[in-house]
Amino acid sequence: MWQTIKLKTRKVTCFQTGCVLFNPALSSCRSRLNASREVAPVSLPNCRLIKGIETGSEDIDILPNGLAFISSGLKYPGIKSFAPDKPGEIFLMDLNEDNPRAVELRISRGFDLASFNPHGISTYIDRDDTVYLFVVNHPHQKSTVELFKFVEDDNSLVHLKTIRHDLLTSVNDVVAMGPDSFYATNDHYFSDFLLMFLEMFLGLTWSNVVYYSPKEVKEVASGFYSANGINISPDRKYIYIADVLDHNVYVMEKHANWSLTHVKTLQLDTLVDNLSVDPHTGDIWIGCHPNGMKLFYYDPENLPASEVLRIQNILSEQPVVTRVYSDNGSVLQGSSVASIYQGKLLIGTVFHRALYCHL
Ligand SMILES: [Ca+2]
Ligand SMILES: [Ca+2]
Repeated sequence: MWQTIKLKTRKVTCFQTGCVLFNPALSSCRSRLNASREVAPVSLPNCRLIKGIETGSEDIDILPNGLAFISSGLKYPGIKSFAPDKPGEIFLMDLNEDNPRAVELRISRGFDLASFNPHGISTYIDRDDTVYLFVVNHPHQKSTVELFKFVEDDNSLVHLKTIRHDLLTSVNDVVAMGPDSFYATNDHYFSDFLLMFLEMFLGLTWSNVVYYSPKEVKEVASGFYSANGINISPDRKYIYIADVLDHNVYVMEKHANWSLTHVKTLQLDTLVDNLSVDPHTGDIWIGCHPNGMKLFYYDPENLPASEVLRIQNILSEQPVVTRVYSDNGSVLQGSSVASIYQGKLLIGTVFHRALYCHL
């Protein structure tokens, strides 16, 4: 008579008759999670798992010179972690090498490494060639954005500042606009775990996108079920936003005052996580979750799958969507990002491993 939904260590129980009242919400929640979707595999011939990355590679950002930053070790409410007590890390991979390895970047003293819980990342190259790395961090279940300077000579990150703001409540990803400014997605309105769950279950569209600079912070887009990945077109005119629970990608025009206006929405049949943009072609590469139920309710007997989509010509009348890779979880579980550099593809995951492929 009792239905039990087990949420990590907490349990939400409801009497079955009571649940009948929630049936419409339950059924639309199931459809937002794409709960009945199974994927047909699409294999790539030249792929290998990356040694040393075992506990996630949620986001990947590749510099124009082929250096890839990988955020690893995310602990996110309700989502599996293979090392819940281990702090997160940032790895670097040089994709120009024949056989690139992932190297953990050292982080400068004065930064609280023990609570480092990195999520979305974004790089910015300044006029003087300084490389800044913005990292969404969740120390003690909070949201901050950490700003680092990358020092290539000794594979290190120098921590410059921690950015906190009342509008940065539940940050998922950022895209850098300058050395200290960015757009950020809040994937939920609430930051408390149970309220986040309710927000998703009830299908509230209270998630938003915020512009941050030291001078001005403001909401620039709203009405998302759950805004997740965010990135920018190569001409820097358009911002792309993934709504993971609405299975679509928004194209927004960016204006001089940093406001955004809606241009179009591309509907897909998968939970879209992080967005990467090929700087040469403008193609959007997306790490996707074909079935969100398997991601949120981890079952080793029924693993979360992986799927990579490429979108060509998103601004045209007929964008081309290609399923480049798909796996039922036997190789790669819970893909969240796919990023490209000169025929090499990196596929990252929320809490599992990472794949390196030659296309
Ligand atoms: Ca990102
Ligand atoms: Ca994400």
